[in-house]
Amino acid sequence: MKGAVIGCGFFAQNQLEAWRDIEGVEIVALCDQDAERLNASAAAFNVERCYTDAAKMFEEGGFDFVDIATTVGSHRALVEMAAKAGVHIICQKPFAENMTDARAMVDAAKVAGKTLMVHENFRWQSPIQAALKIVKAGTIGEPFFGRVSFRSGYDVFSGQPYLAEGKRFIIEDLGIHILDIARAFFGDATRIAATTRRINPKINGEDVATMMLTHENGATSVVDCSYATQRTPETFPQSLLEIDGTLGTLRLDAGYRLTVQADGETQTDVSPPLLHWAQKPWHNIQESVLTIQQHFVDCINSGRQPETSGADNLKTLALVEAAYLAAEQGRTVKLADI
Ligand code: NAD
Ligand code: 89V
Repeated sequence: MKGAVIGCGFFAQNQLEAWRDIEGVEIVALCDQDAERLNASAAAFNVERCYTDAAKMFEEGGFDFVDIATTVGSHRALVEMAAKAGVHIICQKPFAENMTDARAMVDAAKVAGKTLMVHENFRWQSPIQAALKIVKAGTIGEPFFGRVSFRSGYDVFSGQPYLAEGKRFIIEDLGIHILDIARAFFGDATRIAATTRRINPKINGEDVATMMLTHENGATSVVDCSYATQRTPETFPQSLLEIDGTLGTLRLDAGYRLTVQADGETQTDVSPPLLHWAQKPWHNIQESVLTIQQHFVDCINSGRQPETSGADNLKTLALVEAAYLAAEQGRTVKLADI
């Protein structure tokens, strides 16, 4: 399978490393508007075909899929270009700037008959997968309450300066992952309430968000995110879990400690492996990049839809939009209205 990558910035380096580890895949073309970044990645990953213009790259073709690793403002145009060129597509999160764009992107891939997956990788982290396996097996019975929590004081702005600039910050960039984890455990939501705060005066958007979701199955979940939390141990980039079920409880605590209490207690260390190209503390995220990209390849080879397909991600994106609306208007928002 031959692929092309658009965007050779901060995070794409992980995607390029992961592609190198996936059997049967070769990245044959790279594109970035910034020639310096383009050339650095081409040299590091030994890719000959380089483009500063995505349209030209699609025109010349010669690949089966494209991996779009640019920031959100370019996603719709690039996904539509890729669909028109008839290739399978992976697009980074946030998938789109608004629901209209997101729906148009899903339609474009559908019309082209091509697979569209959103690189929504947090649910693919191995500690989260370990917890999902236990909950799906029914070990703690029917979950009726959950808390998915991400609280940190880690400086994300040095690697990703654009995160300090936008009017929106934590729900759009990070909360989107945590809301998606809540969907993976408790299914789709019908309503959401939210509050937001900005603590760091040097950024434009909100860096604290607390959200409460009502799920279709009657479960309630609290999704809380903060980049203004100074604490020890610093848990970046761990998502912590607390789930109550009708037969017991599950907790994923700091340090990747998974505790299940249901007819006795088990404690397991579910630390993610440190891949040969990864660095702590990012190794948790980096491993999930490999897992989600392998999932994309497996889905194409077997004709399945990816778990985090474009169509599926519309529901995560709707939660983001609804959370901002709920916080702004101080009310509970129905997802059906988004
Ligand atoms: P970045 O700014 O470092 O890199 C983006 C690159 O895309 C830049 O080099 C830019 O020149 C290039 N680019 C932008 N528009 C282009 C276009 N139309 N054609 C060609 N090149 C173009 O950004 P980043 O930090 O690497 O983030 C990229 C995306 O990855 C964002 O959407 C971000 O939210 C996401 N991200 C995801 C995770 C995750 O765990 N899933 C982690 C970090 C970032
Ligand atoms: O995963 C992400 O989307 C990153 C970070 C972990 C820093 O929020 O932007």
